[in-house]
Amino acid sequence: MTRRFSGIKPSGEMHLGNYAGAVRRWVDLQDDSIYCVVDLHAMTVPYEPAELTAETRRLAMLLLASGLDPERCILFVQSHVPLVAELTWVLNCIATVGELRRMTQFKEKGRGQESVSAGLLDYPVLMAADILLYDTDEVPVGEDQIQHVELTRDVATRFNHRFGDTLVVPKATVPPVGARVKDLQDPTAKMSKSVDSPQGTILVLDEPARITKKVKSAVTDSETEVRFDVGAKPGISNLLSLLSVATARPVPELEAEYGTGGYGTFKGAVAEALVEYLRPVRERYHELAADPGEVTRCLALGAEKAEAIASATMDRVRAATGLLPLR
Ligand code: ATP
Ligand code: LTN
Repeated sequence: MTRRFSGIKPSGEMHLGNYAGAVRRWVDLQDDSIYCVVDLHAMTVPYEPAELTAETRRLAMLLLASGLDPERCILFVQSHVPLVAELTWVLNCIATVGELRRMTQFKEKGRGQESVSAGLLDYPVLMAADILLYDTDEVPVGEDQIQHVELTRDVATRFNHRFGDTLVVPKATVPPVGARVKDLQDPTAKMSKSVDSPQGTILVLDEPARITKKVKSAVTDSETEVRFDVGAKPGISNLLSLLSVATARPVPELEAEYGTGGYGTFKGAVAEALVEYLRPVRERYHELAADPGEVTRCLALGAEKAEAIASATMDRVRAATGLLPLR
């Protein structure tokens, strides 16, 4: 079996981009997979403790509501398996400051800041520890994270060279093209948690009326034809992609149906489809919210299963690196 591992940060609300671009694939490929709410990664930038607690729970509930099944996959919270911090330390002694400073995400998040935490620089090493601790073969990620997976491969290869074959060297898998959901108000930018565009971002928990309003006010162009052309018609193309994702119908078929019917009718169809696409997740989320004990139980089960894999890896790492056994 191929083992997959991926993580999502509990910072900001889960949006349609996260769901359509990442979480739906996680659900489809969940057997023998490990999915993690990476709370330790959320601490690398300034945050409120009470919000971190609430968002971690909320995101875990949303992942369960999206269809991750604790009987089929492992779903857990990163900090519940503290061995990841120990492996991070070991890998810190292998990764170099030079290669960490070269990471695009570090440069972007650090730009213009007077000072950044050492954690922000070390972010990719913690991510490498996530991946390597669980003997991961494949890491499903968005394009922005490929560089971090490449670093993980370099560090694992260097480790194996220095200490003998100990760590599984993973590879990144990226969703097919078209899996980038764009902001409805700025269809040249990706829909994002950290960009302030409330009208342009559809949240998974948005009520139907809100979704409809956001779709109806989506930026398009001054023509009238519904046609897929990202260069000339980025707004309409984004809506066509979304309708295609939500209805599982190919774009050319949708172009044929809505091509000349006007933007109003088309947007109405997109709104309706997105409401139905997200409805089961929202409904299941509210059921779970009424039973907080259930979520706690699922996460405890996940942490227990994750810990069993992690402790076997750490035993190998300790032996290989020469740390004195306790007994
Ligand atoms: P931020 O906007 O703060 O960078 P994010 O919304 O990208 O955060 P992450 O927690 O970094 O969220 O990513 C979770 C997953 O969602 C990743 O696999 C990422 O590639 C995917 N993802 C995020 N935004 C989009 C998008 N607009 N379209 C498709 N996939 C996306
Ligand atoms: N850095 C990733 C989240 C993340 C992750 C991981 C993804 C943390 N640890 C391990 C894959 C594997 C992000 O920002 N999306």
